[in-house]
This record gives sequence, structure tokens and C-alpha cells, in this order.
Amino acid sequence: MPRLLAFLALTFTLNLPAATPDLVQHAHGRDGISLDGAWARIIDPFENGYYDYRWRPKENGYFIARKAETPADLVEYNFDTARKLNVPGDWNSQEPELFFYEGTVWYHRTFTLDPKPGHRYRIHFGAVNYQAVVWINGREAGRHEGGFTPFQFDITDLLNDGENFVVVKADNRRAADQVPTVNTDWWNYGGITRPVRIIELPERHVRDWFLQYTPDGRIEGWVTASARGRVTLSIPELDLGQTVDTDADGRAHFALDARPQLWAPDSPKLYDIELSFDDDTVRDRIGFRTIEVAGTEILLNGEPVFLRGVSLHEEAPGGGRAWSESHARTLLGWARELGANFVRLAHYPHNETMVRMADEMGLLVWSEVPVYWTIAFDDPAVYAKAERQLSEMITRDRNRASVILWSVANETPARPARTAFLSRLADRARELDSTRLITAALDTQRDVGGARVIDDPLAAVVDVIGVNSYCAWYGPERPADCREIAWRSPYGKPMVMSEFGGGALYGKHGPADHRWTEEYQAAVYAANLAMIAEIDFLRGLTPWILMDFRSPRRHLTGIQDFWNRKGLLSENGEKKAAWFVLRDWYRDRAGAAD
Ligand code: GCB
Repeated sequence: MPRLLAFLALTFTLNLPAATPDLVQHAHGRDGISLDGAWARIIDPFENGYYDYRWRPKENGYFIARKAETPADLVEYNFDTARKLNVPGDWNSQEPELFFYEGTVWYHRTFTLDPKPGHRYRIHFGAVNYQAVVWINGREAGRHEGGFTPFQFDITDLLNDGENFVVVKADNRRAADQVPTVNTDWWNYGGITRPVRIIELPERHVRDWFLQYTPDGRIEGWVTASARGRVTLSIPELDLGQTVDTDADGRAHFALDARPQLWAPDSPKLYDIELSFDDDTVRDRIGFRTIEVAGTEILLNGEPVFLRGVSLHEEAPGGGRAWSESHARTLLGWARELGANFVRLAHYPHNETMVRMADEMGLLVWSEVPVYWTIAFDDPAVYAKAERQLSEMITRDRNRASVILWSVANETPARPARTAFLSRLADRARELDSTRLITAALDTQRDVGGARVIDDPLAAVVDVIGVNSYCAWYGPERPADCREIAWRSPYGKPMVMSEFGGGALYGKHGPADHRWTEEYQAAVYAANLAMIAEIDFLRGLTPWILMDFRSPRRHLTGIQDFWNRKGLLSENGEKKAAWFVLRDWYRDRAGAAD
């Protein structure tokens, strides 16, 4: 039996942040029904299902899923006879004619549900890229913008007894005022790319929680419930528990003295936790660890750690968005095989399964929002979109021990508007989660008297400086030149070399100074590794990238064919020569400060 203590803790380092997204935590750990499977789809590039010929929104758009009742009726669409798409799954890799498609696709499916009195029902989407409008039984449930984060709508009042239908309008058109903006180096996979679920909650339920281990040896956190009442936390394996009273807004804090076995890459210990509030009981598995910076060191559980990492996109072997447990196991398994203890999940929040799998497998995680390159930093509406995605990412993943770094941006131009935007975003990240480190990948360096100096006002804002630098690939240098470059930083902070690398077509061999050969890529790796080994404030690296990935910017016929070839693995998981260079380097590093 857990020891149940009811007391008011006096000091809290974890404050409950204001205005968090409307998300019930751990949707996949709740009662409910899955809506994964085949959905009917209508491709609608002109948005005929939404607008009339005067471009006014239709009252009876495709969301009412009308059916012709007599042969005389004119209805120019029919979900019953439409082709199907698998959900979850991007549309681009499911039908050849959708490969390059950017626009609206309507999704439709039916489901059976008998709502129980005194319960709430929420529809949960892991992600829809990029805009989603959701209707239940012809009535709008809500809309969401942002392609990589979860959202939920309360649909209790829209449900029928028995037969129901849901329609989703998914639109992945790019626009200058989006996050990311029109220009990216990855495929704009559209559609319902992650699982969909209807969750069932008792009227009085637990909504959200945040539990962390603090450097002074306590498990601290907070819980929110739907109302005033009493919440009990228990961690049976530690024989620990606490009962707290929530306030009128349903909020309460926890603080327990605890000596758990700490989570670390070589001992990824997770504990079952349970939270109950009246008739609602929810369970999660949480690891406890600390992460801090001390000077130029990164401390995991109080000890210096060196981050042997690799960057990856959320792309499945062979192409297409990754979403499943088996995708996560394959991708993270390769990272492990490489000798990594760290992954950079670039350039947007990956699916929840990836992060939970990283918890299980013992991989530290850098998680990022798609504030990429030149988004519209001067536009307050764009800031709001970025902040929303950041909040949704942190809300979903803040109980994952694997996540140590929230990244607010990648390769953004060092202009005042951008620095103000990203400083504000970093402040918000700290307000939402004061326990993790903030980073950003910077490409702003300058050469001063033979040294390469990190020079960016954002470096003063972050806790860990990410540096992207493509010595011997994009720059004028040859591999031998990289070894001569000495890095300097005026900031006195840890640095992670968040990108370096070069492209090679798997199986293409030739002289080491010929582009696209495995030999050239291996030489780029050897030279960059020699260079970065000399950086005394370097605390990790995430070379670009684990596996070749789809990119609309890569046109070289016979070599690229719409693949970015900087993978250590081909898109089918075949190992290139550079893989072994990095694997051997990691073998040598393992054990050194880790
Ligand atoms: C970068 C970007 C990354 C690209 C990569 C490349 O600097 O951060 O998104 O894919 O370079 O391959 O050029």
C-alpha cells in the first residue's frame, strides 16, 4: 500500500503556467475508441466542398456528407463511393497522384458510439498537416492550425446515440504566414498523419499533470482536474503517495521526498504512476532525472554528459511520415546501433510514440518547433502560431524523461525582430517548463583571425547553443581544411554541433574528392569530427542526418531524385561508409564523461 500523506508543500519550483492548450493529458492512456483505419477521401483542390461559386462558405458543404435520396437528386460528391486513405498516414505516399499534392482533402468515416450519461467525449488528433476543420454529424467541432502537434475538441453535445460520422477538411497548402513558412528542406506531407481517437471521461476527471525530479531530491509537480476536489497521486514501486485538494480551478501541487532510481540512457528506469480523482483513474510511466547546465557542462543527474547524437526526420524507411511503434523502434534502434545516447528530432515535434519510445530505450531527446529559416518574424499572428505549437509540444511531452532540450528555432537570420520573437518564445518555454534546457540551432558564425566565432544575440538567450555548420559541403573548404578551423565562443555555455554532414548516394563509390560518393561523405565526417574534437566547450553533436529523406528541393537526376542524400543510411536503411566513421568515433567516446 502506498503511504498516503496529505500535506501542503511549502515551496514549489514547478509553477502551473497560465493559458495552456485545451488538451487532456495522455489521450492514448484513456478509455475510448480508435478512429484509425480506412477513411473515405475526396481531393478538392478548388475547395468546392467548402465555398460556393461566389467564394462564400457553404452552409451545406461536404461536411454534411449528403447522400442522394432519389435518382433525381443532384449531389456531386459521395463519400460512400469515394476512394479510401489510411489513417494515420500522409496522403502523398498512399496514392501516386497525391505525391506532390498541396491543397484540401476531405476525410470521412462513420463510427458507433453510445454516449454514457454523465461523461464527456473528446476527439483527439495526434496531428493533421497543416490546417484542420472537424465536423461531427455535420456540425463543426473545431479547427486547428499547425501540422505536428495534437489537438482535441469536446464533442459531447454533437454526438448521436449509435451511428455517428466525422468529416475532416485537411489542407496542407503552404503560406508565408505559417509556421513553418513556404520554404523548407523536407516534404510537405499532408493529411491526418497521426492516430485519431475519441476519449471518454467521467464528468469529474483528471485533465493534466506534470511530475519532475528536482536536484534537491524531490518529486514535484502539479495536477489539474475538471473541478474542485481531491486528487491522489501514487507511485506504488516507491511506496509513495500524496493526496491534495484542488482549488476552484481544479489545480493542485505535489511535492514528495523521494529517492527513485534515476533515469539515464544506460538505465532508462520508468515508474508507473497513478492519479485518481473521484471515479477517474489515469496511469502513466514516468522516469525521474535531472538536467542542468554548469558553465560549459551539461549535467545529467548531476554528472557531466556528452551527447552522442544524430538528427532525424519523422520519416519512415522508404519514405512517408513515420507514426507507428514499429517506425519508432526502427529509427531509434538505428540511432542506438550507431552508438548514440541522444537524438535531435528535427525540425518539428515528432509523434508521441517516438518520444515515449525514447523514454523506454534510453535516448535523450532534443525536441523542436518548426520555426525554420525565414518565417515572418515581424508578424504578431505568426508569433501566436509558433507559441501555440510550442505550448502543444511541451504540454504533450513534459512528462518524458528523455526530453532534455526544447529547441525554439533552426537557422534563423540574426535580425532584431527575429531575436525579439525567439527570446519571447524561449521565455514562454521556460514558463511552461522550468526544468528543461532551451536551445536553438544557429548558423551565425564569423571568421576572426583564423578562428570561427559563434556570433548571435540568441546565443545569450539559450542554455545550450546549437551550431549548424557544413564544413566541406556548403562552404569553400575541402575536408582537409576543416581540421584547421578553431572554434571560439564568447558565451561561456555548452555547445552542441547540431548539424554537419554531406551527401552520398548509397553504393556510389569513387575518389574521396568526388561529390556524392560514399568516400567523400566519409571524408567530410572524418574531417568534421577531427575539428569538433578540439572544441573544449563542445558537449555533443547531432550530425545531419540518420537516413536519406524526401525533399522537394533536391533535383539531381540519378543521385537525388527528390531525396536529400545526407543520410548515414539510405532511405532503405543501408549503411553508407560515413556510418562506420561516426560509429567508431562514438565507440571511442562512449565511457568518456558518460
Ligand atoms: C540545414 C538545415 C536542414 C537541411 C540541411 C541540408 O542547414 O537545417 O534542414 O536539410 O541543412 O541538407 O542542407
